[in-house]
Amino acid sequence: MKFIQPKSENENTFTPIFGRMFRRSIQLNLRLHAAVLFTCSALLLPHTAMAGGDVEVDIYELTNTGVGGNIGTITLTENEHGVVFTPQLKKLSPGLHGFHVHQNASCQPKDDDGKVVPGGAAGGHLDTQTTQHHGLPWGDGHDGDLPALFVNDDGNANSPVLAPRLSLKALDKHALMIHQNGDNYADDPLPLGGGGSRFACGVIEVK
Ligand SMILES: [Cu+2]
Ligand SMILES: [Zn+2]
Repeated sequence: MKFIQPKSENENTFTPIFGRMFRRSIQLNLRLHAAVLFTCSALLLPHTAMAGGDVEVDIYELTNTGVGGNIGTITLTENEHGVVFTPQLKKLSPGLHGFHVHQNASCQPKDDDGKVVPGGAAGGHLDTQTTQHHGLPWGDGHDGDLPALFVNDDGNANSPVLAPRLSLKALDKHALMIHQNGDNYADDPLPLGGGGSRFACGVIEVK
């Protein structure tokens, strides 16, 4: 019996020490995981914000001599449904504005029988199939016919629109045009949806 050592006090002190160390290592692990998670989300965030292949188009007010001030951007994103146009625009008049892809990569004015047309050098609506009629964005007319842009009471346009028949590739080296008035997606009673004068424009360059 002499050789049997009584439970030393050490055992009693060891356990809490190991316990503490174990707890500390768990805490360290949790902290490490948190750090890794944070780094991962920090890395993911900018990627989500600028998803691969998006195209940003700077939009400018049109004048008789060229382009005026920048009024924001429109971001083009292709997905399985077509191309989404996400505007971040200001200084527009509230309501709906005709919105189209025009043929030429220019926002310059054009002389039309002695009358200066702001944005006239952009030409007519993109019409690769030579349909020669203005119609619905999901219809059988110009491929450049997009859903009209909605501008809120503060003069901002932030609502995305979808063009189901387009791809980013088809949009390269053309112009985005925003008109003064709305769009009824027909040539009647007014031609080209009744959008009237060209108000703002941007040239699309797909890299
Ligand atoms: Cu137009
Ligand atoms: Zn059209």
